[in-house]
Amino acid sequence: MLDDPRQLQILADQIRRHDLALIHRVGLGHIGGDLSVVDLLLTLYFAILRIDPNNPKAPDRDRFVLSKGHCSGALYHVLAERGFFPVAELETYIQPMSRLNGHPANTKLPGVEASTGPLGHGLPIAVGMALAAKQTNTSWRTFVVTGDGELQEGSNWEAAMAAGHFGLDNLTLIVDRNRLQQGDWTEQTMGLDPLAAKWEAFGWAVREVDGHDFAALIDLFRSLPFAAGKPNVVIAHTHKGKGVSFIEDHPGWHHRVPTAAELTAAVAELNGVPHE
Ligand SMILES: Cc1ncc(C[n+]2csc(CCOP(=O)(O)OP(=O)(O)O)c2C)c(N)n1
Ligand SMILES: [Mg+2]
Repeated sequence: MLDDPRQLQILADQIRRHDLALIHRVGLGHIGGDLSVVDLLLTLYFAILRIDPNNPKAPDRDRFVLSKGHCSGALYHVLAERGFFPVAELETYIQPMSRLNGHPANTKLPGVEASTGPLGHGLPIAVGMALAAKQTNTSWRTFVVTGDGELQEGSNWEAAMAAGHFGLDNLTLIVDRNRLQQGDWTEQTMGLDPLAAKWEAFGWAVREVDGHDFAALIDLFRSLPFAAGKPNVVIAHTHKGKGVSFIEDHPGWHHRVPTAAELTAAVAELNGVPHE
């Protein structure tokens, strides 16, 4: 079963190990944010999204946008494991002529619905997608993941206002609420709290969840839409660097590259059993 939480946990740890090794070898990447978001991506791609990797442009597919495009490493692993392209191609990450750019390019790689990287654009794009589905009376849904620091970009709030105005209950935003951005805590840089109240004020239906609990995430996404006529937002409480004790919740690991010794220590902690 693709959506068994225990199998997803084993796959998540396998991806974490391989992503750490890849970033160590390439010398580039955003390991903190990758480890934060991978459980959200696995849940969506393996249990929730109505997609067919063999027909990635099917008109009635659900759309997914990774707005925090710096976490391409996590997205590429999940797309490959789900069958959008060969797992072996992961080894080309950020190499010259690769389809796996540092930030996802939708003209290159099957399954990438929007090119992202400049923060603050994924939600506006997703609002346009969801509005298009409404206007054409089609039933596919749109999902988008943003970072939390990313919400400091003003474009998000214009999109939030539009989604509320147009009643886009076919749109789901997941905020990767790891409380860290580049180099510091969000609340030290430009505070977001009370975050749920902000979305409610813009007319969204809000839920909060542990963003590393596969069973809870699956249950929650299966209950969509949360309220008729309202866009949905899931504030997923996560840990940047999740799964590796010396990376987890450490501001210095936004885009630090693990040394050989750190890689060995990190991999030893990721043994495929549920984390406490
Ligand atoms: C418009 C824009 N400004 C700055 C950056 C550089 N940048 C990349 S990631 C990042 C921090 C993002 O923090 P957050 O959204 O919280 O993501 P996460 O914690 O999940 O890595 C910044 C400032 C960017 N990609 N785009
Ligand atoms: Mg963050």
